Amino acid sequence: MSEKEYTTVEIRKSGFVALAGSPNAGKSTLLNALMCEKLAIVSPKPQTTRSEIRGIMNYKDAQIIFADTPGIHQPVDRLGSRLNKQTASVLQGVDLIYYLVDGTAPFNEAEERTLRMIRQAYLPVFLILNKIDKLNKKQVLNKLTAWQNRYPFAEYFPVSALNDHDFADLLDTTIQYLPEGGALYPMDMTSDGSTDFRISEIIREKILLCTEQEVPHATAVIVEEKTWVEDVCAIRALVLVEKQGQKGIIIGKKGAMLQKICALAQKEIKEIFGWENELEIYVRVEEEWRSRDKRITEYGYGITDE
Ligand SMILES: Nc1nc2c(ncn2[C@@H]2O[C@H](COP(=O)(O)OP(=O)(O)OP(=O)(O)O)[C@@H](O)[C@H]2O)c(=O)[nH]1
Ligand SMILES: [Mg+2]
Repeated sequence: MSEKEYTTVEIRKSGFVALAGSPNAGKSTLLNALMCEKLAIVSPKPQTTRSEIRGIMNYKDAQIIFADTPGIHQPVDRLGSRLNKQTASVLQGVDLIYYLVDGTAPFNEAEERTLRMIRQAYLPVFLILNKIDKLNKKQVLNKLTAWQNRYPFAEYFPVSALNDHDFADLLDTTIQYLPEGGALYPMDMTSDGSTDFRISEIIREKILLCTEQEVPHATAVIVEEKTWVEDVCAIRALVLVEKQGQKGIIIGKKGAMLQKICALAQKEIKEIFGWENELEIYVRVEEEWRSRDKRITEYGYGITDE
C-alpha cells in the first residue's frame, strides 16, 4: 500500500500471520513494505532477525498482526538454536503462515528444513515467491509450479517485497483466512516492540552493513541509557563482540568505523523517531556470549527451550 489505510469501521476479523522462511528470503523487507514503516532491520547477510517482531495493521474490517521471525537454519551455536526455537514457537501461535521463498535461490537443504517446520504447524500456508524483480515471467511460472509440487499451499503470491507497493490482493485474501473477532491491539498501535530495542536493532543493522564475515554475527547491541537535554536525545549504547580482534574491526582505524556506524544510526534514528540525537557507542568484549543463555536472554534474542 502506498499509504496506511486506517480503518474506521468496526473490527470483525483479527488474527496473527507469521512471516517465515529461510534466512535472507526477504521476510523483514516484506514486513516493512506491508506496514509502510521500518519495523525490522534488513541486511544482505543471513540471520539478521533475532527475535519476533510484530507489526499491527488495521485493514478494512480486520486487524492483522504480522509476526516477522528469524530465518530457519542449521544452528551452529546456542544463539542459532534459540532463533529456530523462536520461529517454531511463533508458528504455534498464529492463524496463517506466509512462507517466503527467495525466487533467485535454488531449492536446497535449507529450504527443505524450512518446509519441514512449516509442515509441522498444520496451518494454512501462503507461498510468497519473493524477489521476482530479478526473474522473468517464465521463471516465475516455473518456480510456482515447482513449489506447487512440494506442498499444498493455500494460495500463491509472486511478489517483490523490495519494489511492490500494492499488496491489496494479498491482504484481501489474508482476511478470508482470519478468525472472527475484535481488535486484539489498540487501534493506534503499529508495533509492540520497545523503543530501546528498535534503536539497538538500528545500530546492529549498521554494523551488519559495514562489517564482514563473523563480526556482524558476533555482535549484540543494548541501549543502556537515553536522556533528554531539551530537544536532543542523548543515547548511550553498548556493542558486545566475542573477540578483541572484532572489537578492533568495529572501532576501526582511529575510530573511523565506529564513527561511520554512529553517523548512519543517528541519521536513521532521526528519520524513524524524528528525534535530534547524539549517539555514543561503547564496544566491549563478552567472550562466547552466543553460547550463554543468560547473556542471549539479556540481549533479547530468541527464546530458551523451557
Ligand atoms: N531484489 C530483491 N531483493 C530483496 C527483495 N526482498 C528482500 N531483498 C533483499 O534480500 C536481503 C535480505 O532481506 P531481509 O528482509 O533482511 O531477509 P530476511 O528473510 O528477513 O532475513 P533473516 O532475518 O536473516 O532471516 C536484503 O538485502 C534485501 O534488500 C526483493 O523483493 N527483491
Ligand atoms: Mg529478517
